[in-house]
Amino acid sequence: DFGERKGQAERMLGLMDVFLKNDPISLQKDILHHVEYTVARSRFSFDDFEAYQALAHSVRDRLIERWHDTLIHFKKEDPKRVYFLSLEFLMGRSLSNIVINLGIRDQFADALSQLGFDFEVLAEQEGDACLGNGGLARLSACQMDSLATLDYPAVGYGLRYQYGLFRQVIVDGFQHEQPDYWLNFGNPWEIERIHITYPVKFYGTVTDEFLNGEKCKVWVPGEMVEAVAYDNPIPGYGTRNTINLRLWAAKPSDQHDMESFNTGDYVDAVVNRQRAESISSILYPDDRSYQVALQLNDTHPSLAIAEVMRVLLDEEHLSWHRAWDIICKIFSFTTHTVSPEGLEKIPVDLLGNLLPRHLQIIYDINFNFVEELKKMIGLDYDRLTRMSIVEEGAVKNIRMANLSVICSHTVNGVSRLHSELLRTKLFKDFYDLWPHKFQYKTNGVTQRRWIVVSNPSLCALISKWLGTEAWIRDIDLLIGLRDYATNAELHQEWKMVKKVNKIRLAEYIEAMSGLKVSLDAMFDVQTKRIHEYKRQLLNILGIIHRYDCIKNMDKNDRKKVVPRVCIIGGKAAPGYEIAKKVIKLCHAVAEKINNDNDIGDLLKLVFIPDYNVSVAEMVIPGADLSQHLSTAGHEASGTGSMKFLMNGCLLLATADGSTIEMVEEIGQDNVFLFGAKAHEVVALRKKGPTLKVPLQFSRVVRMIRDGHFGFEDYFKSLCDKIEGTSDYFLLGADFMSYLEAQAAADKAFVDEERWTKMSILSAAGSGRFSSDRTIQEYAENTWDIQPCRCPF
Ligand code: Z15
Repeated sequence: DFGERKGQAERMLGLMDVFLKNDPISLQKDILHHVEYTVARSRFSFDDFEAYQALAHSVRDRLIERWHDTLIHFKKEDPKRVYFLSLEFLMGRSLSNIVINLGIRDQFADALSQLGFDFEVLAEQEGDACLGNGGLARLSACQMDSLATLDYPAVGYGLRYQYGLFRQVIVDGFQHEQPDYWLNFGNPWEIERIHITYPVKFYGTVTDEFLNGEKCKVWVPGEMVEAVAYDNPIPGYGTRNTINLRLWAAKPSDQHDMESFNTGDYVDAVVNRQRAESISSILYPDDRSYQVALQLNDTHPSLAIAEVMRVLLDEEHLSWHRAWDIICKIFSFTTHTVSPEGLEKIPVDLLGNLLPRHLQIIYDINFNFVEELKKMIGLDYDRLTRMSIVEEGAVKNIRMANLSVICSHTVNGVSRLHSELLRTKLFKDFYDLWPHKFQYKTNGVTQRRWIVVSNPSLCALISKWLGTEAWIRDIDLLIGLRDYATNAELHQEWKMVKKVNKIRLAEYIEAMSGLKVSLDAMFDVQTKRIHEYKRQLLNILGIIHRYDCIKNMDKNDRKKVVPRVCIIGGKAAPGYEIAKKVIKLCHAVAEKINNDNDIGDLLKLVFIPDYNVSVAEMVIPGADLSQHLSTAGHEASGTGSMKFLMNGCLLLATADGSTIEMVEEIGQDNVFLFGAKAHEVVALRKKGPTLKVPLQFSRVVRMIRDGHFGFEDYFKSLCDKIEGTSDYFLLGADFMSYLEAQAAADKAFVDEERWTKMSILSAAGSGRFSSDRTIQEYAENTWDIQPCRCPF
């Protein structure tokens, strides 16, 4: 319909050549307009939050212009598009990111200061959009930014949860979860599309019917829910392109359970209608859920396969052959896990009840697959059983990973090591059958969020030394910093930037906990979801060891100790007992150390509560050292490390996930590596009880057991988990190597010049870990799509 309206559109353009202007007066008029008419406060009296709202609406107007233009441009050019399906998007705050990508941050900041407001202060009024758990969810957000920036015709699809990830509150050192009412204060970044709705059917029965003499399946659902679209425009940087992230909310449909209304049970019927909304009401707070049942609406959207198949068969009336052909061409699958328990399964009974037609289709897919497989590999029943989509047993399950591999043309891992593990372990049977399907795309993060937005001083410094801002779109240029790795002037400026960021972090720590920390200390950070395999416990044991060593030192030796501020942060899944105990242990140890006057500034331990995107934006730039301690072979990729690296923070890490590739980029000398390698881990586990653990390790565990930090009964199960044969994640085996790496970090830190050089080289070598590179590889090797750039 754009063609038909063209005449009209041209007339409109004649009336106003540019819709919204960005000079200071226009911006101020716009902000005040929104204060008066959108926020409905007097333009003579409004507070910071109201100013933020008005500002956000002024930005939103500009965003919407570009978004419309992009959508029209895509429609006109009609390129092949990619639809990015994810159940989680961890967007964080939007304002700064949006104005920077639109290229109008400074204009807005100037306009605001003339009105007596500070842009940064207003930006902090915004709450985080936490529609996801951890790495996987933030990856989706970074990739949307890259898709928009690189002009790819992409659409993101997800769910608009009414409650985001729980807010973590610490009471007496224990984690408590509180609901995240993120929509209560309005959300200026979304556009409600009340007319874009789709019916979603549940339950009911499938019958055979005849249509035009042909047999077909008809699904008569028992319940209907309406999906309503909410669009979230995502602007690219240095381009007019602004793509769409469409999040769906569940609303009861008019036809939802009409029967109860008719039978007169009005109150019950209304209550029942509210059940419909519950589908998108809450994000399931488990980062990697092992037991799976469908109603939890788990991390994988692979049911979409059966749904597309259903639409093609039952609504478009395609033959099975044609529908299947389409499926095999359109789906590609990325997996983010290394453990077999991480693979999603859905009980057949549950699926058959909730989505009977989908189950039927999955069975049909499986039947065809197994028949084909028999022709290829013969009657190797063990292998047929392993590869089947249906898992037989006491409880019959659908293996969603097998479904995804079978129906996708490409299976991607998220790092080279991960892909290797997929090919040799997790999906070996499938790899032997279809080696061509298996690829990998090492993850990346967006430098727009993780340098430009969160570390403006570093951003300015990099641009100054590279003589250009082009690296913000073209990350490969970052390597140019290497030329100045020993330049004394850059060293001075580099240290200043780190100092500014450490001050910001120190102020936050003091405001939050009352603890004063020394800026001369090494800021040593481990922030990520709490998980046994990520080994926050190893970090805490190391801290106890350090504390114990300092206690036993004389005055002279103490002078040689490198002061440290150890910072730990992250949420534990509400039902994950061990992870919660780790949080409590961290607080118990912190209580002891921080109140020991004998220790002073030599060692401090801080737990930062409610770690989320905004907190990360403040913590990461202020870190000197960051720890990534996963037992080798367990972290599929890891993306936090990439953000730290970009910010010139040194890594202390195991050879796991993407870290291996990071070491290749920045050189072994610039990372503190430790621990068993992935291929050694299996052998170490086999040693079991004969495995020797160092005395130092037994000593610190004993300190916990003996009640040095109180709560010895509560911590007993934690200690039991890491001693003897039950030390699955090999804390004991890696302990000495860990302490050596820590000692190496101390040694490097006292040599300021060496440390600064390592820091510069870390940032300079981080270019490969931009999500721009990841997305470009996906576009070229998996999706086969081309950029489609909207004219300015
Ligand atoms: C999640 O955040 C990740 C994997 C999962 O299977 C689930 Cl359910 C959630 C993480 C990986 O643990 C991490 O190594 C990786 O960097 C990230 O996904 C993005 O690929």
